[in-house]
Amino acid sequence: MGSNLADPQLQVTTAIEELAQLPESRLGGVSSLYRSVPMGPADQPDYINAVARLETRLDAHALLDALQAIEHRHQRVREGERWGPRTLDLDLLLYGQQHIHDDRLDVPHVGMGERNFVLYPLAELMTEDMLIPGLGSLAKLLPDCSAEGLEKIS
Ligand code: A4P
Ligand code: MG
Repeated sequence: MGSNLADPQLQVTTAIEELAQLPESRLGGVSSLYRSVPMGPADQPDYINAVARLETRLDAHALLDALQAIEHRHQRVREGERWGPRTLDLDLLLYGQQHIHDDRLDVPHVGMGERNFVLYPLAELMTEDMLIPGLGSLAKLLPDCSAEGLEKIS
């Protein structure tokens, strides 16, 4: 989860409540919230990021539909520059150990192996020896990923 507009902390905490309400799903865990400097254009506010684990019977595409419906409820507007500011971004980082690559989904999420605002919150929910398909273990990825610009806030 990521947000850097319109009370980002509230956007993320509300999104967590909405994830907990998804059909055929159970919220299995939520990381701390982190403040992070923007990746991409620097002239935008800092982000609030967090990672959640969902146990779900929804398939990956139905889950993406549900995540996009939540983004939509948060007045997410898709326009402007790449990696520009947004009220709420819900990305599907992992779906079990599956690789999914089609016109709607790339899972594992592209770039997640290098993003501190993904890996550090994710590490709160995974055991260090759990594998990210195609990337290996978090224990291997974390030492190469600087925590600079990342601050745990709750
Ligand atoms: N899509 C493909 N794979 C996935 C997936 N695994 N999860 C497709 C979610 N969506 C996926 O998404 C565009 C399309 O990606 C969707 O329609 C879906 O079919 P989007 O949310 O409209 O676009 P986006 O998020 O702006 O694009 P992109 O390139 O995915 O951006 P990122 O990687 O999400 O980065 N800095 C900090 N500090 N923290 C952040 O959270 N986030 C971004 C956005 C930039 N800078 C940031 C942060
Ligand atoms: Mg996105």
